[in-house]
Amino acid sequence: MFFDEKMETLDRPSMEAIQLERLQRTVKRVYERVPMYRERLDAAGVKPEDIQTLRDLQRIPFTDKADLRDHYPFGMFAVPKKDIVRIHASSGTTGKPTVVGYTRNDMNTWTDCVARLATAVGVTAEDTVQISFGYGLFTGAFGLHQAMEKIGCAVIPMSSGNTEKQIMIMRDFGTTVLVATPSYAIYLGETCRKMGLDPKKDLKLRVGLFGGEATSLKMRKELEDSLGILATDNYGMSELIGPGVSGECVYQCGMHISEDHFIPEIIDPATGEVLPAGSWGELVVTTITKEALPVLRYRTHDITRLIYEPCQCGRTTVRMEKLRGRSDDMLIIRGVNVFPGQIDTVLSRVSEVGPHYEITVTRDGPLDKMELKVELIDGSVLESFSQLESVQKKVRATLRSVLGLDADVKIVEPQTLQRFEGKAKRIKDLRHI
Ligand code: DLL
Repeated sequence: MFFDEKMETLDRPSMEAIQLERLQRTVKRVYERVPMYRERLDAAGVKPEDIQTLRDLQRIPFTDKADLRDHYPFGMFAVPKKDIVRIHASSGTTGKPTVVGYTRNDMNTWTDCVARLATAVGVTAEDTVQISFGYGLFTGAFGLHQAMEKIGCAVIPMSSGNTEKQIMIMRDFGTTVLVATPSYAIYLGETCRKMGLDPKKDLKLRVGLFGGEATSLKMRKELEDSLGILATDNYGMSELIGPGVSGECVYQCGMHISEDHFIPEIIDPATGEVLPAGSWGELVVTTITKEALPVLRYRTHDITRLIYEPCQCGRTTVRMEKLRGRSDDMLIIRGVNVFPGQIDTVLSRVSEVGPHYEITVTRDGPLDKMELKVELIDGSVLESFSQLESVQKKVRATLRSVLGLDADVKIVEPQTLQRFEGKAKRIKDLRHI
């Protein structure tokens, strides 16, 4: 199912023509309205009229989160404050948040971009949608809320937390679509079973739209098997729009990017060089329809690759692979680069353990030490030392083969690692404390 069939199935030359025209308009707009961009473009010797082809995008300098911080709160807005109808912010762990604004037209664009993703997985006006993202400055809840309302669904603005009540409402209201971070969805499923309910029988869920953090393959399997749903991964970022940049269709083979609104590039995070099609690297995105806060070549620090082959669903838009992690989340342990996404790969190869893990990195003299705690699926393994030892050896060996790194592996009982209501935090790096 399509929300905007024409744009979602456009041939490449037509899409590129639209992108170029919108890019030219955006560059002109920021050059005229945002002092930082005028200075940057002047310093790079680029005038708006120099953008003659999509390749010319590469002449434009990157924008980074620090630029938004330096112009806190509204210094990068390209419209007067009176044209802003919504403000969100992404929570910086330290310091000031990154502030983003929307005009009325931006709200419509945002709503339509998210509605595309929901429609792509079969959400219709018949659905009852429970939004279990936290409502507030985070873009997730409102982003999904608006789009689901536009589709005509019955929207329940539940927010996150209050987990038992969530289950009661899900059951009593007949929720068919769940919107949450995948970590929270897993926790909801576990709580449901603890309450003596069988999610597959007692709930009417059929689709889960997840995002805001990675859904590992193991998490996806657990969500689909335990809740009886189709679970899809959806990507976005406040600075780019919020949710709605890309999302999976029912074939779950990469997230379709709304290319009529966003131009993606993949760069080498170390050198900034644009990499050949299909390479893994850092995603850089230029927004080409936003009015309030257009961003040119925004460095997401998210590591992925672009897939240009056609998708079975009929969409012609480029897809981005499940994220491997963020370049700034990358841990360097004894000189080895470790992305959280690689831990998911390790766990997906060991059937006895679940998707939850916790990494603690410490320093022992000059040496980094990594401890990986993983949860058993079946607690009875703990009763047999030899079985436990074999699971532990398997995780350790897989870790060594995927990462080339040795770690102290601890196997723990089911349901003992921390659960999360929003985005999960699974890494504790205690080396610099
Ligand atoms: O997380 C927007 C969003 C909300 C997307 C709800 C999808 C659903 P921020 O809070 O600004 O925005 O965080 C953006 O979260 O750079 C990624 O590192 C991470 N992220 C978002 N979606 C995914 C995903 C929202 N599907 C940051 N897989 C991004 C992996 C994701 N990481």
